[in-house]
Amino acid sequence: MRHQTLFLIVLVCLTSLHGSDNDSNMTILPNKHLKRLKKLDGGVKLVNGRNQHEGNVEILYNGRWGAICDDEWDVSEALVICRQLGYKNTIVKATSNSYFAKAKRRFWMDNVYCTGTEQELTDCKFDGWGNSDCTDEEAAGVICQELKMEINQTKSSLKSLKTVRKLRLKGGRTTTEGRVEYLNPNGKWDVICAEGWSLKEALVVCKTLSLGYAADAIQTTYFGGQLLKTSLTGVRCQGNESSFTDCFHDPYVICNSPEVAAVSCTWSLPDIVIDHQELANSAYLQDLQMFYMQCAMEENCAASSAYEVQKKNGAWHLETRRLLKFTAKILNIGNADFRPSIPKHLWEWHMCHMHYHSMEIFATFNIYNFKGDKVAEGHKASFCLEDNKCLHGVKPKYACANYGDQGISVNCSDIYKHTVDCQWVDISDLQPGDYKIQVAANPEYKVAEMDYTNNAAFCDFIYLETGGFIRNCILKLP
Ligand SMILES: *[C@@H]1O[C@H](CO)[C@@H](O)[C@H](O)[C@H]1NC(C)=O
Ligand SMILES: *[C@@H]1O[C@H](CO)[C@@H](O)[C@H](O)[C@H]1NC(C)=O
Ligand SMILES: *[C@@H]1O[C@H](CO)[C@@H](O)[C@H](O)[C@H]1NC(C)=O
Ligand SMILES: *[C@@H]1O[C@H](CO)[C@@H](O)[C@H](O)[C@H]1NC(C)=O
Ligand SMILES: *[C@@H]1O[C@H](CO)[C@@H](O)[C@H](O)[C@H]1NC(C)=O
Ligand SMILES: [Ca+2]
Repeated sequence: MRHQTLFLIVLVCLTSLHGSDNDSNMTILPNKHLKRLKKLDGGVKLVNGRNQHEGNVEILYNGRWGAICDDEWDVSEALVICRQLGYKNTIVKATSNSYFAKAKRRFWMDNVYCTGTEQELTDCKFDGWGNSDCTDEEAAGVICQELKMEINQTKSSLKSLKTVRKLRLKGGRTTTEGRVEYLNPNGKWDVICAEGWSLKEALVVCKTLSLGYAADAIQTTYFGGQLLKTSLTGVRCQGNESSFTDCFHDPYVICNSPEVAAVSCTWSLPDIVIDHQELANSAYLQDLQMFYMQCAMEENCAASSAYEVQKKNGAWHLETRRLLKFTAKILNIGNADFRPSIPKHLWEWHMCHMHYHSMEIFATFNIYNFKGDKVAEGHKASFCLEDNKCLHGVKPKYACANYGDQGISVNCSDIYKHTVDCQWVDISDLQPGDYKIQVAANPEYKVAEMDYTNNAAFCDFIYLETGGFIRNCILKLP
């Protein structure tokens, strides 16, 4: 009602320019002027913060800035504000009680309710413009923290490989394998120290040579090659570079190995990808009695504080833990089957869950706070890689029952339903707030794939008193 009344007043002002207005703070502007300002209505800014990433929120309405009351103000609203201000990779915090300063302007909004997915604050529900009974001690604010996680990856000591002019493979039995040689700035062919050589570096080498993808990253003397003082050491690729010259090396790594870096390239590999929609749609919170978590605890799925409770409290099995549960659906979009990294005869039998582990870590679930610190984690040993669901016309091949072969066929998905034990993160130690969650498959690059940039789903995890949500996922490197 109030919304309509105010709207009417504005309309009167607009059309007649001499309607009486009881709000002493509202000046009547010429028609043209107001129209232009109205276009900016809904714009937000942060004031009184210690830096530009934080502050009380002010919103523009009819050309005037106003405060927002903190009733109902939480992380969902803060998320919308930070999004509206153009932040992408951030963690947000909601502040209340005029955290940054007393409100200096009238309150334009009160009881704002967002789901967290809105593009702008005006897309959320609220009581109507100017309808508020709040005092200047109740201003709502936000902190839009830049996520600091990625910073580590580019250490300043790393040197570019832009000087590498050419690559070739030598000493292999076929043209698609061999030791990796590069043409150094002196015009000489040189080899690469094998230390730290992984599928990530090998993949970029195969790509650069247009030989497909890396089936294997080999540390060997088998393909010949003589390490020199000038040989590259500490070569590091992230796995998403299109050319070897986009990778880096750490010149301070000393080569302690007689082995040189070698690769085997192929066009035929699996490529698993996380279904992030399934992840977001399936997520929910559950409080579970520790009595039902005994197997999970044996497999190290609970947070460390759960083990302390177990140690200290005689009636520990009556205690509850809060779990973030979700379904991980992993599809193979490559052109070869995804097979476990450990051969069948070495699979470990796990008594408690009565299943085999065919890969030590098949998936990891990490939750990060706004500083980029990992605050909770889970993991999934691949006790059962199988074809749970296949695209139309594809026959499932892998099934775990009866010591069956494990794997994920091309165009089939392995689905870890949210009901499966250990398919969760123990978040009992977290305070409600805004977090990031990363769910990654094959996170240690143990199994060769065509592409690793789709192996991790990186999403907002919004933890409210009333429930938990996973949203806004992107796919990235683990
Ligand atoms: C609004 O202003 C008019 C004239 O100034 C006054 O008669 C009326 O009582 C005011 N209404 C309110 C709700 O303050
Ligand atoms: C108008 O502004 C004054 C001073 O800025 C403030 O004290 C007063 O509360 C405002 N009135 C309204 C209705 O917002
Ligand atoms: C970042 O680097 C610091 C110090 O080198 C290390 O302690 C920390 O674990 C690293 N963080 C990540 C996310 O790799
Ligand atoms: C590779 O991934 C990193 C980290 O995820 C990202 O910062 C970088 O921009 C990516 N590079 C390319 C070429 O996509
Ligand atoms: C997998 O699906 C893709 C896209 O639907 C199709 O092009 C391809 O032929 C399929 N491959 C196999 C082995 O079924
Ligand atoms: Ca992949």
